[in-house]
Amino acid sequence: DSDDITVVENYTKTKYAEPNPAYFGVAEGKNIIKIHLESFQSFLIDFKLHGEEVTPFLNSLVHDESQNFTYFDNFFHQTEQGKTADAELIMDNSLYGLPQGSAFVMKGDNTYQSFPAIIGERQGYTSAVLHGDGKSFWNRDEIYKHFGIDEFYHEDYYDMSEDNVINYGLKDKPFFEESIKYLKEMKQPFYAHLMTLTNHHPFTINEEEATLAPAETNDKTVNNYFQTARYLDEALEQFFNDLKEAGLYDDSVIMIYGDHYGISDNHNKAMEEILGEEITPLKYSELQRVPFMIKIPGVKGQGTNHEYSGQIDVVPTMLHLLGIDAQDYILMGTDMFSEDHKDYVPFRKGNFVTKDFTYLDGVYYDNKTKEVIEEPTEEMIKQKETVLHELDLSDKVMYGDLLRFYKPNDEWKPVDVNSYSYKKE
Ligand code: GP9
Ligand code: MN
Repeated sequence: DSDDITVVENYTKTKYAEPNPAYFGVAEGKNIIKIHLESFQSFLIDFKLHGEEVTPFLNSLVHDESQNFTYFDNFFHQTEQGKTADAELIMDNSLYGLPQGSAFVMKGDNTYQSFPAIIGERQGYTSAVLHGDGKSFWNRDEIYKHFGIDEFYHEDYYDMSEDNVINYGLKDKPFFEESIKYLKEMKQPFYAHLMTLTNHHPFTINEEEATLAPAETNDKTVNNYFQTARYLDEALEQFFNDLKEAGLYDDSVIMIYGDHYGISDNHNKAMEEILGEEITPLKYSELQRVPFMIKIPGVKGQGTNHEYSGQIDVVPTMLHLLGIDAQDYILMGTDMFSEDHKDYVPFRKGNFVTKDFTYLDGVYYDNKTKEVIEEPTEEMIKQKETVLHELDLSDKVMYGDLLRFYKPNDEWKPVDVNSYSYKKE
């Protein structure tokens, strides 16, 4: 009930990290273009297969200073069974997905105070999701209303002819190409979330479209992963060019992220061949890094930022970039640019990683030596308790639909779900 939300509020207010003045408000009024790299793990960055870079374009964003990107190389996905939908939920709400099942499906009718709704109310942003798949997949056409997402450009808006489609849906190149016209039509400032699809299990691609030879293990999934990742990299480069041509690049925030792993632990054997090392539990957990990259107009990129962070930290980070204090809202993460950012990253099952050590199923590991820590310090044990407490509070919000009882500030107006429709006119 409403007492429970007070307990949650006290927790998030205590965890809260004050904004870094050098970044607070720097992106106010700028369009935000958020690009989802399907199933993209960070080990692909700078990785060479047959002596060739797999993702030369993404690599150039990381290394070419003139691109002004900041790349967080210790950023982790925190998804569970909800996969893509968990990533969407976490990154727009700073709440965790459910321990079982997909929150998008099971909690699609909850009250949310999502990033698109907040920036719509506070700064007049319009919002859209663009994705070349059926609108009801993951219950998106319901829950997006609760997030306050104005437009949803789904498969009815794209040319889904046979040549354009593979695996789950629209190929990334035609997807990005066609998306430009919708971005041009949007009222500015906008928050647009473009979700790719081709780099999805089982990573199928036509031979004519593959520009990299597959890997040579006995595992077809692993072999093909590099080919679809290369295709995604090319699609992204083309999209950047199109954005520039449309005049939408220079003055926009560009945010790029990976949603979750592509290669599960069923493929450890082939991955050992690829990486030339044993996939221990610790190594597997290290492989749960996904990219987070951001370019802010007029702000110098940091190159690579090594802060430990996760998807849960994105909403407070973005709010502070827009000059909105995250403190008013129920958010489980903290601003990644803040001096006071809380650098532990919980995974859904209660495991977690910090910059010094990792906790996995009852065992603490030293990140540097990779050894088991036989006698964890009190501080380590306390950290584990905090993680479990945080997950539990997030579950209370989700299962109890507790945001019904929370008013962020005097101006807050709850999202009116009846005012949204995603039917193509
Ligand atoms: C489907 C796409 C894939 O629309 O988002 O979802 P995933 O299987 O990665 O959760
Ligand atoms: Mn996905």
